Amino acid sequence: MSDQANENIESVLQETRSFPPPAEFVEQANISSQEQYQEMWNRAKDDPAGFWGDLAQGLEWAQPYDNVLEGEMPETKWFTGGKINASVNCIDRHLDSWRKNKAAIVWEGEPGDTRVLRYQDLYREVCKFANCLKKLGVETGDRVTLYMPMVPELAIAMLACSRIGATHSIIFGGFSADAIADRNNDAQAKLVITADGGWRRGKNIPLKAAVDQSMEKSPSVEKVVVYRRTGCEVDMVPDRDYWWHDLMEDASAECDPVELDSEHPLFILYTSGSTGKPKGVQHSTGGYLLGTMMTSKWVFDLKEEDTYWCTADIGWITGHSYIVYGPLANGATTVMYEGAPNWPDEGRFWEIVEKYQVNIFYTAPTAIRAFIKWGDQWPNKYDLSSLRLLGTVGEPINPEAWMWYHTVIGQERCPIVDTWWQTETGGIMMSPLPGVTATKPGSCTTPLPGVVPDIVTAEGESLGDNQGGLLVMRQPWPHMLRTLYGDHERFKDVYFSTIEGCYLAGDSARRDEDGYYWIMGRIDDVINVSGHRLSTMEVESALVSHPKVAEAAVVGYPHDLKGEGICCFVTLTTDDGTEELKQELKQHVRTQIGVVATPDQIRFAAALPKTRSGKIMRRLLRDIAAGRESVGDTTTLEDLNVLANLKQGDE
Ligand code: 6R9
Repeated sequence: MSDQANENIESVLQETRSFPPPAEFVEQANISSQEQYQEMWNRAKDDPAGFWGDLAQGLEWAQPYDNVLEGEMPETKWFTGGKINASVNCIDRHLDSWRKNKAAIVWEGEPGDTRVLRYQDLYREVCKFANCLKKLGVETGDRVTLYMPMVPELAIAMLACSRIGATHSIIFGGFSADAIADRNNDAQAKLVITADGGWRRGKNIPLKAAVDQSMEKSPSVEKVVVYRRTGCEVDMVPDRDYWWHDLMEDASAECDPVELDSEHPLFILYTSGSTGKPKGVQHSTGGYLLGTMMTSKWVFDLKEEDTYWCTADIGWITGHSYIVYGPLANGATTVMYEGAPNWPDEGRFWEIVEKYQVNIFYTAPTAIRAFIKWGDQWPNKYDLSSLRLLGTVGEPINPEAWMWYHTVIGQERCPIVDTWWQTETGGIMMSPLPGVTATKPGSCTTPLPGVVPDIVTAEGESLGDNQGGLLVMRQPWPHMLRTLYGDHERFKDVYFSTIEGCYLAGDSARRDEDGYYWIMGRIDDVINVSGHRLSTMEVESALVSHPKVAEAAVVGYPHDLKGEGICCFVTLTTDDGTEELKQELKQHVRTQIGVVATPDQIRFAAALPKTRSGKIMRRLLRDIAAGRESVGDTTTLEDLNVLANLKQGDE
């Protein structure tokens, strides 16, 4: 276990506070008693096919399935023989009720422009754009890359892809041209959908320019569609680039949905693993939709009249599952905001909550820590009384931040759901049920129905209370990943080869005496920067691609706002260890990967500490980066002088 993980345990081990759900909340909750939860959980464990089969009746199938579940992990298939379409389940089926005029997406642009798309509007736009995609030659089974700002057209493009059975691959706008090219190539994407730019803190982020750069290295891509958002100048390449509005002008608003196998890949989403190469996590259609629909309903206690806001970017899994697919499958109203939380000022989120009378609010601990820093005067300026439920996701929440969220935002009235899950799990796995579970600050509490976690040793033995170990899942669930795109061997190897018969999450955790889970940190070389997963190896390969870098080792260290910061130890091929070079290397990493990977610290070193077998001793580097006295064993260190020198060189 990493030292970072050990430190996390220490900070939460003293945590004994417990908050039962408020009586008024319980009274109206979708799931409102411990017995009800236990009964669901037991049934899902003992009879997964019966449990999920009953719930799957809540989806619209073009053709009924033969079997709920076939095979064992990792080769599980859900709802085999069934035909389904995601856009139909998110849109069409809401049109023959009063929901046709219900707001599907309430959107707020960073400059303050707003749009509301009712379910009917969404239907029309999605059908029209699906027809545009077909016209551009996109067929069922093709991959389409989306590199878009947070505008409704991003959701429209996703649903249009799903309508015709094209698999979307969304790349977060903070990734660079090189990262786009890598993902285009890995997925062999045929088409890219982008925008001229997007707004961030009043500035134009030039998205089309990045796509243009990536095109030199993306031979599979034939065409590019450009949505006009900021009006910035862009180069349009004839017969390759098309304006969204031109295409839509004469597109028909009727498009028959393609009936797809339940296992048809709805999307690929790239995420960091322990090596430098991002993994193309592939999700299914039927199982994924069912999972995101049910978990939205259970965890967010979704009701017909709720206004629900998840502040994530759709470029991450949280936005896929809990801005688009989960809420829309439930016929909910989902709020989407384009920009930064501190633009034009630090009250923007709370202004939006007041303006739309948001009832359910879902954000990340890193954002909560920033709000704390900005001061209570910002939320206190606004009426937050519409809020009834709060959620967090992406990283462990420190009890201090939890308490602030509870008192200042929730005004001690709102349950907090700390939701643990991953890109790979597709949907929330462990979380309080807001009408049932007494919460403890810092714990994601207990597994949802259908989720059978365990904590085991590296040999696969189950551990007892309060013993830290590997978090695994013992049973398959409908919304789990199906493969890593184009690399089924890596899929089996990464998730299923360590512990026989189990899915390995890659996190360490402990379970307390009440059966509550506490996530301690990653077990691999993945760091969590502001809730974004980054591989240290990815940053290392970016660094060594610079001609002046000989060797690099990258580690995470505790960071007040970001959760973890990025610290890079670098040895050089020259003796040019200047401040300028530090800036140049930071910029270099940004160009290679994107702004999300910008190093917080660059430290030049004469040598890196290595074991006698030549492995970089990251544990030591983590201690140095965190400013800790190293307590670990250094007996295998090749040269103790290296360590002494590194410490002297501390910033
Ligand atoms: C949804 C998402 C997954 C990793 C995961 C874990 C960390 C997420 C957490 C949490 C503690 C929570 N993580 N939620 N740790 N408490 N509530 O974030 O997906 O980007 O794939 O990251 O994030 O380490 O393994 P993804």
